[in-house]
Amino acid sequence: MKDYKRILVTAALPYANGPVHVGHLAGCYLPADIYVRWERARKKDIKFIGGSDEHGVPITIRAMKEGITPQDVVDKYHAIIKDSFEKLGISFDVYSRTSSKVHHETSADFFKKLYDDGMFEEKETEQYYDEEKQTFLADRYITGTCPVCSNPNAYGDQCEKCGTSLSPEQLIHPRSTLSNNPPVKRKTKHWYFPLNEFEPFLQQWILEEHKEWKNNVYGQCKSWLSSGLQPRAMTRDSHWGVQVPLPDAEGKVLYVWFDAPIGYISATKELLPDTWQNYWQQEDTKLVHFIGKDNIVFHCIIFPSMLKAHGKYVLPDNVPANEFLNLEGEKVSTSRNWAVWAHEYLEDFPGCEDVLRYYLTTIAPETKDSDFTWKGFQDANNSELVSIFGNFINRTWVLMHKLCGGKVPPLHLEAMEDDDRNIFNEIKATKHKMEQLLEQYKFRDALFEVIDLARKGNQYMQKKEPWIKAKVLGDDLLAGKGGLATPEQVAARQSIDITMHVCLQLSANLAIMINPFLPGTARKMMHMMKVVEKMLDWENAGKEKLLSTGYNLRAPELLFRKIEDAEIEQQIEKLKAGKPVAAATPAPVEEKVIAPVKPEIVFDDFAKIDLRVGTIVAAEKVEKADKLLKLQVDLGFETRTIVSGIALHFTPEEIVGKQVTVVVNLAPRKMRGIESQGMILMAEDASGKLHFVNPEDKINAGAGVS
Ligand code: B3M
Ligand code: ZN
Repeated sequence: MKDYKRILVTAALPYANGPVHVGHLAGCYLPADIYVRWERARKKDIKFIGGSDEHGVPITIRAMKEGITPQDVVDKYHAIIKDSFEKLGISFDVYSRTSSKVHHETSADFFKKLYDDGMFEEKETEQYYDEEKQTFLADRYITGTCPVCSNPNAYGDQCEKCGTSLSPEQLIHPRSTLSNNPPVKRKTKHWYFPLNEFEPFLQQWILEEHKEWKNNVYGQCKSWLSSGLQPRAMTRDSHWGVQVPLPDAEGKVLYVWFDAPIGYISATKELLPDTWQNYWQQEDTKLVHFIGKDNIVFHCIIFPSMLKAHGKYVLPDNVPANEFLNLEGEKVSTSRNWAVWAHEYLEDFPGCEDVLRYYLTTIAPETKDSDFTWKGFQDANNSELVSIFGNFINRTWVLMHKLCGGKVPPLHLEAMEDDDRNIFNEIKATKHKMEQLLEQYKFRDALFEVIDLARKGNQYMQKKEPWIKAKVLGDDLLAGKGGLATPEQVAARQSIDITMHVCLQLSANLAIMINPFLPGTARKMMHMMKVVEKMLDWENAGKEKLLSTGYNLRAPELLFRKIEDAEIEQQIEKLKAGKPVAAATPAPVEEKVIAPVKPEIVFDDFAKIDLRVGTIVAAEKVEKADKLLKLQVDLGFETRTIVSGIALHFTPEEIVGKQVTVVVNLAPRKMRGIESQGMILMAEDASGKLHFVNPEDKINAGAGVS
């Protein structure tokens, strides 16, 4: 491994067109923060860079719809997002924004340098323009009839009904979604970055030199590279964004995905006006980008090519992207308000910041999509944080005050048993395992190690039963009144002392180990131990003498409280009601590429799936499950029961008689006690609404789909 002198960590810049939700936190901000806190505790020279992404079409569209300026939009959300991050302890060294002056200058200079080097190709094309709104239209904002399936509401980049990817020119009767008028064609000039020329470099750099990247990241890069890269326009027609720094470029701005990653550089400049170059332009910097999976192509392919083209910058050492977090079994949807918003959580659960950090880390979608459920949140809190970690610390403190006069008791080396020594070994082993996991960005497993160590602490204390030994001594002797007279009394005293001493040293170690994950909890523990911040340095983890014998400790503080059923029910109600919160009014489609292609499969993988056309012959609601419908589907050869999560989108009556595509050889699975014998294919449109995938004309049930 390379010997790095400093580390620069970035976390994706959230669009300032809405608040952040738990999916964002689990996907990128929490893992980044854990990593940074851990490296800080290891005394590494590390900087954590963040900021709001304030450009791009979604922001201008939202402004237009709300009748306010784009600056108003970003001011509002930048403030909300920044506040949520601060309260959740996401410890950026700088949280900047791309509408700042330094960013405009930095990204314009970057563009100019590439321009001067002859990097761009200037091309004139015809693009759709909305004359009433006086704006060029991004593909997404043009709708029309799909040339393939005649869906009258196809988008300029894709028909969501038949899945065909389109260009706006292919739409029949195109309309602007802004004014509903037919758009006109206008000539426009843009600057294209020749991504194709960087293919050999990327092949070598990623596929050969970064085989250690996470499978999901490496796989996606491989599939992008194998389908071949095309030149990409790095400018757009708009008045909102970074002005293209050329004389003949009025009304042209940098493409948001050109300027946004440069935002990391600008923010570093803002933080370190004199030394930022050390972090970006010295080979011994380790640059790590934390992102969600929909940003992989931009951080692994496009931005590195830009950096390479510029020539002076380091390339990322790793891009640990996470998959997506779903919510109660469904995709998070900001437009349907199917989300748990960070700022609302903070209001609803004051003082429980670390609980959210904990739960999200335990379910982080590190290798595959995962699911946030309110019940899971409650369980994680009540049966792990409260019952294991909190319980151990609390018992230790209560007993130490009761049996040891509130002081760290002596260890009595000569009387120690294997059980006692074993705890010290476990502490060291945990430290070692955590280091290996954290180096590999496996935060979830590292956190399990900490909880497991606390669990061992509980078992140890349970086995030693200092409260039983205390009975041998009685209240007076425990309180230090009178001498120990019998060998039993001496042994009991020693055993209590050893157990409590070991539990206290274990507690101090747990504080160090939990600190990167739950910093608020570590702070409360420091207060109880009356130690200074320095004790949390990682080099102290594994030590047996963190608290000195005779040292007076404070009274216990409750680290976690139980979360009641009623609180959880309330959250579930709120979610179902889908009440649009002020901050989450309908979000326009985000400026993203279409969902990236999954890693390649061979034909045999595909051939395993048996797809058939079926006809829904009966449908009914499933009791106590708002989202589920129980369907009877005629498949020609038999009629099957299929449970489908579509009840929020269709009534049972409207779908009887519809044809659908069914996966017929999927292993049956029970949902709410009903065995579902297959799965129905659905397509989701930009607003989150589901549509059946079915043949254009009615055909016989049971027909194969291939
Ligand atoms: N704002 C997209 C997103 O939030 C984008 C990330 C920019 S990182 C430079 O998914
Ligand atoms: Zn279509």
